[in-house]
Amino acid sequence: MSFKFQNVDFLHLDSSFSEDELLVRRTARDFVDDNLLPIIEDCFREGRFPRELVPLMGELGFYGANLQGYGCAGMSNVEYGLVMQELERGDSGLRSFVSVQSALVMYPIYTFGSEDQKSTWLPVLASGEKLGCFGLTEPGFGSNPGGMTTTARRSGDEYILNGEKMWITTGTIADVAIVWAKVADESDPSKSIVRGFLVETDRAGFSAHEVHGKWSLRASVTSGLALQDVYIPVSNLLPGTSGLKSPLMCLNQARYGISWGAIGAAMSCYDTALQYAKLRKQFHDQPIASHQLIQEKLVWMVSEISKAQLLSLHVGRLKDAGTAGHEHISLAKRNNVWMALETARMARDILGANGITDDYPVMRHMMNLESVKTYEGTHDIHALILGQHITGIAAY
Ligand code: TGC
Ligand code: FAD
Repeated sequence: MSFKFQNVDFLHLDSSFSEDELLVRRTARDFVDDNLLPIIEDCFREGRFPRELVPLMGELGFYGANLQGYGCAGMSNVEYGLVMQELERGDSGLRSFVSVQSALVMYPIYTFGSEDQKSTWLPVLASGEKLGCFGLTEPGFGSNPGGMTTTARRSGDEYILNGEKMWITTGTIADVAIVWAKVADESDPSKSIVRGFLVETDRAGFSAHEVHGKWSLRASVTSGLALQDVYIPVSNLLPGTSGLKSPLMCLNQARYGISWGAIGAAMSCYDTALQYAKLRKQFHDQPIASHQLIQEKLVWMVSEISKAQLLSLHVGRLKDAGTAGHEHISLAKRNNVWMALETARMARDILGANGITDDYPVMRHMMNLESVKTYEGTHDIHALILGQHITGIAAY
């Protein structure tokens, strides 16, 4: 049994959204209710990415939604956040797919690409005709991507790429991979710099394999990539990339979206727990919602969701004003994902035995959020980023 979602707006924040923002949210909410929720439990059980939804999300303008031109919807950052919230209310896996396509593939092409790269790739990525992935993490370098061993060696008019990437969302079904690699400094080969490359996935020497056995994000494709003497023309270098700062700029975009997405997952869990607690009766034929301990949990959830909503909305407004720092985004990602995971755990508890089944979305959200806590900078890495910001001392 699942419940029809009731909006979670304890603080009447809907009054702070513009009509356009509410319209965008309505569109994304209806999309999720009509298209994702009816199939998501089966997808999760089968470990299947719902690829059939890709074109419709393109028509709705979800990919690269906050970019301007090239077939993108040109939404504000708050509107983009609301799309992420609604998608993750459905499932973190679908939000993750859209995050990667938008923030980690289209954003770097838009920000660091040549005009030719932008006009070739952005329209087909915006429509969903082509899919992209982002290869930063390696088997030996997760939290510390600066240690990467993937290299790009210049040879005449080409670069030759070698290396391995791991945990890459959408990898096996992508048409293009944004690959981050170290390029030797031509004047001093002992020095190298991280740069980004567009690698079409049908190039000789490129291969991708699916990661199996996940208990989390089962409706999302997660892959390993191998690059063995992959030749690409120099025109595939993203010319604006220069150092680790470039991929980290992409992560800011994705982390911002995740801060909203986590609210969506938490809203789904809280709403389910609230409706369940009002129906489920134990002791003296009373609903469990009448017990103080249950009420305390529900109050914790709605308090934390409300604070998270304020946080993401504020960071979104800063981002729209061009004044959001990466530390603000770290704060929002870290807080909101933690909040969502705690909310999912409490909601699971309130549902009792029913909470462990896929009759309800709660345990699926909980398992997904374990990945969301780890990717895009772990909870603890964001603590260290914030610690460095406030003390001036890096503790990595
Ligand atoms: P560090 O020396 O501190 O920084 C290198 C340069 O980058 C600058 N910088 C940033 N710039 C923009 N945005 C940020 N967030 C930035 N953070 C740092 C920094 O000022 C410096 O600039 P410059 O001009 O001096 O060169 O670099 P470090 O090697 O010490 O590492 C810092 C650390 C730990 C914060 C960073 O490496 C990190 O964030 N690690 C976490 C890795 C991570 O998040 N990986 C995500 C992979 S993608 C993914 O997970 C997709 S999941 C699917 C989905 O999104 O749904
Ligand atoms: P590690 O870095 O090995 O960390 C393990 C533990 O050690 C963590 O608890 C961490 O907080 C802690 N730790 C590490 N360093 C320190 C320190 N200095 N001080 C204190 N504690 C520390 N990457 C991509 O590039 N593209 C993708 O599309 C992508 N998609 C992903 C999808 C999924 C489902 C998952 C799970 C991951 C994905 N990732 C992707 C990779 C993700 O970004 C990494 O998993 C993440 O950055 C953490 O790296 P790690 O798993 O190697 O953990």
